[in-house]
Amino acid sequence: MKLIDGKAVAEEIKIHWKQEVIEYKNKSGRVPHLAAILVGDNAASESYVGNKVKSCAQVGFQSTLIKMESDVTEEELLDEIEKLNNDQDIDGFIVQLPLPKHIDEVKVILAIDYKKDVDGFHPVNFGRMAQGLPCYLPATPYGITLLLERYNIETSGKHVVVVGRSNIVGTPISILLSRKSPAGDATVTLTHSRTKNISIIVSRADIVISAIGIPNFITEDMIKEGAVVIDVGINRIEDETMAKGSRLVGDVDFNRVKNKCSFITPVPGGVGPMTVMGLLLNTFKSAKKEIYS
Ligand code: L34
Repeated sequence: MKLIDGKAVAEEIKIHWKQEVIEYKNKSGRVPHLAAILVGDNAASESYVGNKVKSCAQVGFQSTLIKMESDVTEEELLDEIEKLNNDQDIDGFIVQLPLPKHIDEVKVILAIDYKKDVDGFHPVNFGRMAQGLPCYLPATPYGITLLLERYNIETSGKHVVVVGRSNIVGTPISILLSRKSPAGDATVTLTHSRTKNISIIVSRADIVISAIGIPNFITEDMIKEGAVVIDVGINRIEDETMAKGSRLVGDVDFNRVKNKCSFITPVPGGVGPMTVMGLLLNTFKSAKKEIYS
């Protein structure tokens, strides 16, 4: 088994980019600028957004964090989005999900100018991705393809089984990997809560991508000898032995599955840090007007 070290790959990318960001700065007289809206005080969201802000600083991007109270109205949030849409200095921005229940996520995503939608969640970017047109790829699927490429894991002709059909991960990664492209050309099966015989289907996969959010959902018996396992799950479970009283685990029974597969991503330190890299790459592309003019 070989560990897919997302944390190390993210560090490599950051070091590699420093120079490129300096060159961009010398040419344009500015640096790429990402903004993030964080609503409420969800500890996990604070940690993820914190990693995004920290990574921006590490590569020389500017970042702006906009915090809003959990009782903010939908209208106030939409006003803030409108401001960012019109702010010439912001290359791209995100609204960290999940949002409080009284706010309509669909409305929020639709309000973001697709040219600044560096999360790739707007239907324009999603539709363009599905058709293989230039677009901002959603950050997590983007990060996963970067990892597969970095470890020379061939996807062409391989059977990929995706577990979970969310708009953010499961659905877009299954489209991305089946496209006619590098890190594509796979045969993809998308499984979900209504899938029958899920263990049998997963056990036929050359590459398993789990994004279902259930600890230990993927067990050793479900993994074909030599398969590649990408664990997108990020679940916080109670653990008295930890200082915080909890720890992060993925969807995969890592300790057992690791003996059977050829490659595996750990949680933490696997896909998470690469999600942040996907976002930063999109922001850089936006600053350079690579996707939209
Ligand atoms: N709008 N909402 C929007 N965009 C996103 O791309 C996200 N996502 C998901 C949740 N909501 C979002 C993220 O940012 C998940 N996600 C995310 C980002 C970073 C990390 C995990 C999830 C990450 O950095 N994980 C670290 C550990 C972090 C910790 O210790 O809390 C890791 O090593 O996996």
